[in-house]
Amino acid sequence: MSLSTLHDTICALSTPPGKSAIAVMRITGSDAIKISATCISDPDKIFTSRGGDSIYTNVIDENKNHIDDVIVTVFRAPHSYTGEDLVEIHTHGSTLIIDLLQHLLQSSGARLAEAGEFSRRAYMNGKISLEELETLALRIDASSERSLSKVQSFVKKKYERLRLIYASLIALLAQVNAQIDFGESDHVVVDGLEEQVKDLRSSLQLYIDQASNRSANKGYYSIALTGPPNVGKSSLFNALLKYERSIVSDIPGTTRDYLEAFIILDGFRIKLIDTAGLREASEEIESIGIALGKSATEEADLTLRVTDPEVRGTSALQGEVLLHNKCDLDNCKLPLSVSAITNAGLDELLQFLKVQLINFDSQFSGYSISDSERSLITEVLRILEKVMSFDDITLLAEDIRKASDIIASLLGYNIGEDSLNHIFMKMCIGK
Ligand SMILES: Nc1nc2c(ncn2[C@@H]2O[C@H](COP(=O)(O)OP(=O)(O)OP(=O)(O)O)[C@@H](O)[C@H]2O)c(=O)[nH]1
Ligand SMILES: [Mg+2]
Repeated sequence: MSLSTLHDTICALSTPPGKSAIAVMRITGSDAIKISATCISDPDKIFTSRGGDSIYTNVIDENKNHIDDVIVTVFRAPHSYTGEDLVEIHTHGSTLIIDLLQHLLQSSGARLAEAGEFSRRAYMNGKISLEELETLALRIDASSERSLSKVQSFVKKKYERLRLIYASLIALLAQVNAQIDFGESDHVVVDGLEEQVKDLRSSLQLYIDQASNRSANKGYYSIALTGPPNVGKSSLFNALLKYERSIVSDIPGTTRDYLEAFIILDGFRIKLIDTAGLREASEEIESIGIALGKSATEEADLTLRVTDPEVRGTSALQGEVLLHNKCDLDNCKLPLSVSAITNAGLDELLQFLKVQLINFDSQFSGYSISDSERSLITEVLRILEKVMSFDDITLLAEDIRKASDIIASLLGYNIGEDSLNHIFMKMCIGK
């Protein structure tokens, strides 16, 4: 993204697309107020707004046709999310209304925002730090109330560690530069160099070892139901959802595709997956369905292999847990015995799932890092391994500077254009 485009006035829907009670269109940039005023029935109200108040008005098209009743809020620079003049137009959540409004704004000179552009402007204008941005992103992605409440402290811990590493690198660099400026030899004679580099390397190693992978944080945990046909997977899926989502019948092979639905269990967001019964499929469509179900199961955080009286002896594969259904028929007393018909054992099943989810969640008990952050830290570790063999003090200074620049970019200091693009392009449009 070039510097000139950073000064355009941009607009984007900031709420999810589709039908909803309300939707919020955001416009930011030096012409945000002027452009918004072109599609408002009483523009004076927003021209004279001192900012922060809610203005009840209408969106109208070029021919003054009424499009929607809206609430407009003006935020005057620098008192806005982006630090620029920013206008929020709260419309009714109709795709047509949003499209029309967007079209009007674009014909008056606004450009559709790129992914993460609002946050990028907020960052560039000093309104938000990388640390705050990360906290915000994790809050939106939190998969449980527990992780939601901990997000801030996780991110704080992560950045505190990085700041300490950075401070040690800068202190070391100062020592090395002092030898260049005042020392009598070109050879490396820095006091305690080996010790300091060793400490830095172990701090960096600890930093990556204790971090979980951010890509693993999907915003939910997935639980799949698998097993032979007719054991009651779909019946259990419906019982857990508390509504009839999946077709149930006594014909084996009823579920042909896999189905997904979300439930909230004790503050945990769960994606439940119902799959096609596993058997030698007699025709192509069924075998495609079975294969799709298998890959969904492989990606699930937990797989429940369902049995019924006919297949009670089944053993679970690695990573799976046996769930014995239709216990009303054989009075099965094995652990996790349930009946999707009478609901017997369902409370115990939910209790068991909760324990599993708490375990999953504790794996996210620390901060997380992305793949690119991990590879940058690995690069710093590599540099610090190399410097130990240097005899030339200027080469040593150069590499320590390189290492500290990398850590600085992770902290958001002197961050380059490429790194910024990388961070913000991963966000969604409107954020
Ligand atoms: N008695 C009894 N019958 C059940 C129970 N759960 C399911 N059934 C019956 O078992 C039959 C199969 O149920 P489904 O839920 O369709 O089984 P499924 O595992 O999804 O089957 P496929 O989709 O073919 O793989 C239906 O007739 C259900 O009513 C249960 O707990 N007890
Ligand atoms: Mg089924």
